[in-house]
Amino acid sequence: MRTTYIGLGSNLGDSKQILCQAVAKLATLGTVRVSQLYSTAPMGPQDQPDYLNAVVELKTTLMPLALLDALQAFEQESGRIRLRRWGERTLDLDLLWYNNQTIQHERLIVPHLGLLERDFVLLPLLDLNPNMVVKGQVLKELNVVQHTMLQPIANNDWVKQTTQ
Ligand code: PH2
Ligand code: MG
Ligand code: MG
Repeated sequence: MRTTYIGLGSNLGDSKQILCQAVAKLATLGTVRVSQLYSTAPMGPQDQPDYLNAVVELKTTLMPLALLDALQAFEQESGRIRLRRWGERTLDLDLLWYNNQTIQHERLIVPHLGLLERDFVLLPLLDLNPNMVVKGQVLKELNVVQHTMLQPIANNDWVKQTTQ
């Protein structure tokens, strides 16, 4: 089993429902644990709705590119709409981290390039793995983590609450 972390984002449609369905799909690939749920101001164009963001820990036997294929298929199945770069979308599934591997492939860079800069990725990651180290950086000690104003809007039972 490989431990992976997937970033989830949505700011179009019923985002909470869309993220819940994404978690259910990810659970078909292995064992999942879910972070708290965050409502976050958009990075990029400001004339778009706030996002819901979360991270899922997935323990899976899938190899990186097979996992990427699955994530892209799930994005399409959600009726993915992506209007512009950094812009609004129904579902974004980013492979953030794969079993402590470094991957440089034309389709996939791991760890994800934005990982160390974005509080809406770092905080949910830290929910799942408080002592995580990426590229030699202790995540909880990063400035962006120390200074963030982000607060979860739901604890890690948001998936159960929405699906039951
Ligand atoms: N994703 C983007 C662009 N901007 N902003 C927030 N807050 N959260 C996101 O997940 C996000 C974003 C494109 O993937
Ligand atoms: Mg993204
Ligand atoms: Mg993406």
